[in-house]
Amino acid sequence: MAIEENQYSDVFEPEPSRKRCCRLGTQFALFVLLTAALWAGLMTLLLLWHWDTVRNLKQVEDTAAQNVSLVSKDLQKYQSDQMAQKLQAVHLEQNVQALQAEQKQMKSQDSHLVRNLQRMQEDLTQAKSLSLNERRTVSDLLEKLQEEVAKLWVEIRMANGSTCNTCPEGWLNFQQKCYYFGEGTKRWLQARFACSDLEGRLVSIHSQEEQDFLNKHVSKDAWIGLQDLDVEGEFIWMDGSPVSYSNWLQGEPNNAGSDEDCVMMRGSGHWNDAFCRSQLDTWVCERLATCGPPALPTSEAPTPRHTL
Ligand code: MMA
Ligand code: CA
Repeated sequence: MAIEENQYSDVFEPEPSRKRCCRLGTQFALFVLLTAALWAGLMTLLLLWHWDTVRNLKQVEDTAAQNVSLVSKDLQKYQSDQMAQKLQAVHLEQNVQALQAEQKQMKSQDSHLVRNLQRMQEDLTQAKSLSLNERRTVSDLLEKLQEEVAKLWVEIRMANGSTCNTCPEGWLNFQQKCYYFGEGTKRWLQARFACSDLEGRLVSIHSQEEQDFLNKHVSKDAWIGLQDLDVEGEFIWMDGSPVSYSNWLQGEPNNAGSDEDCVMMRGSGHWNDAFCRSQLDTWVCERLATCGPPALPTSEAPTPRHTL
């Protein structure tokens, strides 16, 4: 180091006063230059930093502005969505109210319809029972008319000289009727069906003579065609006529147990009202006898009805 100092001092050392002056001036100039350069560098750095900061700030500002505009757009969208939702909610509420009103109206209509339906059902039931009654009345009337026609026909044939006493095999004749004395355990209704299967019906008794005839052929309890099933105490024969001749056992009809609507003939021939579901071994059917050829020739006439 001491050597180097000596070397320099050899090279740069002019005459003492001037040399010193110049060396100092140069040093000062260098110092100023250096300082200026430093300042310039510093300033440049500062400026660069400032620009960078400004640019960054601008970028941040731009980004913020973009974000703000995005957010404000989103906000606007959100607000308009909210508005639309509010409108929709109002609309929905109105719809719900309208539906509720409609439901209320429908409920009242429904109860009105139910009432109408009930009334109609009642009317229908009434009409049905009326038409059933009417049908029964008409069919009863028709049966009676057929009966009358058959009887009249027999009378005409007899008036023309015919004899009306022909009966199918197994049937017994008395006056203008045929009688079948059925055997086999039956309730009253079963006996009625058995007679109808034989194209006859349970016997209707209208005179003492007829009763006397029956007495000759009956020796035990037998079902006959008399009943008060429709109206208690109102006995009707199967041919539709009420009781004109009667042959009740003493104390009968007594409707024992309040359940005796079908009539049987005791072995004695006397009548007793009995429980319809009682099983009897005998039952008596009747049908009109058919007429033989007339004594005198007559004009053609319809074939007589065998069935009553
Ligand atoms: C039975 C039954 C009735 C009848 C009485 C007479 C107990 O009931 O046949 O129909 O009236 O007898 O005593
Ligand atoms: Ca009785």
